[in-house]
Amino acid sequence: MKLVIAIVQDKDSNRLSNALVKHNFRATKLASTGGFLRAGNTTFMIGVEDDQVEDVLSVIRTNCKIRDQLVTPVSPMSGTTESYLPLPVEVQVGGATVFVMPVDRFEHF
Ligand code: 2BA
Repeated sequence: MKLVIAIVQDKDSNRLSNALVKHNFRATKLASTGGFLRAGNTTFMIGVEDDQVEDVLSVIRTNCKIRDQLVTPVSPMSGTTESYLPLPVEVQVGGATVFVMPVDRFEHF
């Protein structure tokens, strides 16, 4: 068995939930925050049999889009000669960041 952990953008989260239910995959959604953008995203935990991993990855791939997002870097301490006005930079986010992990044991009581 494997645990698939997928971090997706909030905008894709409902569509992915619906698609997982439609394809009969069980999932848990957690509200999460990206360490870089410090914006909300959604983490899915999906437990699947080994032979279902490619199918679930395909559902995730189909339902999560790559988007460009503008970020304003954190401004340095003011008052020094090196201070500057930070300009927004564009970063590409998603479609999804996915980890596939082995599960030693699964119990469902
Ligand atoms: P964030 O950490 O908010 O990152 C959002 C996007 O900012 C990233 O998109 C990437 O394009 C960019 N980015 C992140 N760190 C950067 C850095 N040090 N320098 C320049 N650009 C950087 P994604 O790669 O698609 O990641 C989307 C979200 O997935 C991340 O949100 C984070 O929540 C999660 N994630 C990505 N890689 C991870 C990892 N190795 N471990 C745990 N979570 C990860």
